[in-house]
Amino acid sequence: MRFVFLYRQNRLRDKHHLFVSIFAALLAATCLVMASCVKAPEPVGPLPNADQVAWHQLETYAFIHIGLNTLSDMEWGYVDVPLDTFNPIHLDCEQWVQTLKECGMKAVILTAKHHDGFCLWPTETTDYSIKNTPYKEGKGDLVKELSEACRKHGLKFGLYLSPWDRHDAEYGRPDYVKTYHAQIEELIENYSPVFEFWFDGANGGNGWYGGANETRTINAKTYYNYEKALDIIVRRNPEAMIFGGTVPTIRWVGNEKGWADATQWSTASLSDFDKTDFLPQGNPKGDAWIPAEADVSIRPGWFYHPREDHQVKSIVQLLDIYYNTVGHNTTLLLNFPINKEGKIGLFDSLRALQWHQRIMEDFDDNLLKNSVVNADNERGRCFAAEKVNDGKWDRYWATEDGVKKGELVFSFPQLTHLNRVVLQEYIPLGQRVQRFSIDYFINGKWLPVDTEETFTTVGYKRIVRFRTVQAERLRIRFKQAKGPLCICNVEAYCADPVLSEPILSRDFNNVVTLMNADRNAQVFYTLDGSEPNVQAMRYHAPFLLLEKSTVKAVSVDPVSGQSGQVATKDFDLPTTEYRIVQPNDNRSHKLCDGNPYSFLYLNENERTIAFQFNKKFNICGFRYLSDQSRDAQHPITHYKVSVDGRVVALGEFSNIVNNPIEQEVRFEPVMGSLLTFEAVGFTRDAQGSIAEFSVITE
Ligand code: FUL
Repeated sequence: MRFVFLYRQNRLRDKHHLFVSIFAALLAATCLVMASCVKAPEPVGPLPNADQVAWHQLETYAFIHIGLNTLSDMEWGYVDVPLDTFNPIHLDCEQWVQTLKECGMKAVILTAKHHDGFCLWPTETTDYSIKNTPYKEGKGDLVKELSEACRKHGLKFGLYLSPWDRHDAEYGRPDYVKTYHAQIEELIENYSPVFEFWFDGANGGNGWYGGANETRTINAKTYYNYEKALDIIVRRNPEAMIFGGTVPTIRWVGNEKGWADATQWSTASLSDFDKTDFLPQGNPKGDAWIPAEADVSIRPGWFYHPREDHQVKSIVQLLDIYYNTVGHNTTLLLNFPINKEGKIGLFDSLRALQWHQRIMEDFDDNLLKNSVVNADNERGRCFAAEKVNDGKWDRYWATEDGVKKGELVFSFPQLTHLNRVVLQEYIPLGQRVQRFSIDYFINGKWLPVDTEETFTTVGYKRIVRFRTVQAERLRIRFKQAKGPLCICNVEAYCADPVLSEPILSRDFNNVVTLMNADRNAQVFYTLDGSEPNVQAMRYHAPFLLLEKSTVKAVSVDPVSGQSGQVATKDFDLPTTEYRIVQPNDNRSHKLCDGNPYSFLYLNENERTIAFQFNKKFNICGFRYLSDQSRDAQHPITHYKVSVDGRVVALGEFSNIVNNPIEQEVRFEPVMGSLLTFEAVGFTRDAQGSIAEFSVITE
């Protein structure tokens, strides 16, 4: 018994000794490692604060536009919309938030008040709010409902409060500014935390202004007292980003297209904001960290319009937006208009979901994970090259003091296909890289990757897309920087090509272009209406098409052999077969230039267009496309068509206002050489646009 006890005692003592020795050894090793750690590079200012760094890491988040405009079908409401029209009975903020979360959005910004002054929360500051609508019998509060749904599902919540208010009678005078600040106060007191606050810069001047119906101009720099607004916001939300106004912490990227320049500095000076030319790129010499945010809508408009149901952005457009914003060191604020029912529509949510899935697929297998990386310069082992692919964002490869260039070479265990490189700088120490290059090693040679991208800045994140290569090694050369390099992450991928339907168009000179979304896909086409496949003609460049013909085209992935959906386009008689005799000026080109955004207007004084053919044709119909640009609200609604002076068709383009897609009208074939199209009915403003028009013959 005693023996067992002693044995145990000894074992315990031994164990104790063992622990002590292991601990001592570990301590010594740690001390050794620490001792061998060179000091981190000095920061290269200006620097982001921790909140800005966290904001960069959101990468994608959503905008929500809803209000009276949703029901009046307007973008900038004019305050003449009755409050009792606002009653979206199926509105469900949880549906929005769950959808957005599924689409990879990390936060949501709500337009709590747009330019029309209608407030989505029951404010004390005006009667023009949700509390005086039938929605939930005046008990509704969209700011509360959305902020709670965000909290429940783990998304951050932000607010847009338009400074311009076309409803307030005092707008333009000091009293309105008091109201505006009181509105901010209410929002901040009742619905914080807020991760971002949006001061919209728009001010069109004219408004209802309590019935005054006039134009009021203000000096946006001084009128709104943004400094005071900022104080109110940060009191409860020191971490909030401020967009717009005179005291921003982030900046507009300069357009609403979802496009940021590849050269993208997160730095700028407040004095830069006197002009707008610096917005797309930032200012490398700026004295503050003011990074770019790109706002863009998933549809042409910010608010919902049924007429845009066919214009929800395609996966290809959305992918381009992602690569041109997030991939260009810019956060993406993607807008979802809420429809009249109070929901994010099916088209929009499906598209966004497919887009997000596609992004996840593009980046699902980091090819550098198992590669060996070497650098030509290292700042000791704590800042060694392998830090760029250890999966830890806050460990980075750094070069020695005074070394402002350097290269990383990744060796693959086997020959590897790749077409994407992701680079990240450790921005808490500033943005440094000014110029870099990417090349790959194959058959004993280094070759540059083939891309339209420029190799300038990196910043928080830079993604470079290029034509697929097979490589034994990958080399990133950082050629110029503001200080020693601090690169925390490098990844490489081989994304499948996007096999979208090619976009087919023919211009005024009868040149056909087959626009292919992805340079890594090949396009095959036929001219006789037969199904295209890899045996069909391969498209390399635009070609002349001097006859009427049905062109079909398909994108094919040369690696997997997979193909996308076939695109079909019926091209009618070429312009060599006719002259446009009315209008008889240079506007007529617009009718057959293949561009859906260039158009002419017909109106009550000029109602007709006329096509004179070189000889008689058996004419049996026409195709008409109205202007497809944003805010295009003027399609022609009723028409009369004559051939050689005889009326052959008279009718209505039904539902064209809500759905302005290409209209194809057929009639009994008639031999003739002059076709006249007359606009008989217009929508509002008594004018109607024609972007494209062609005549169908047998
Ligand atoms: C613009 C506004 O005028 C639009 O209506 C929209 O709200 C967009 C986000 O900002 O400047």
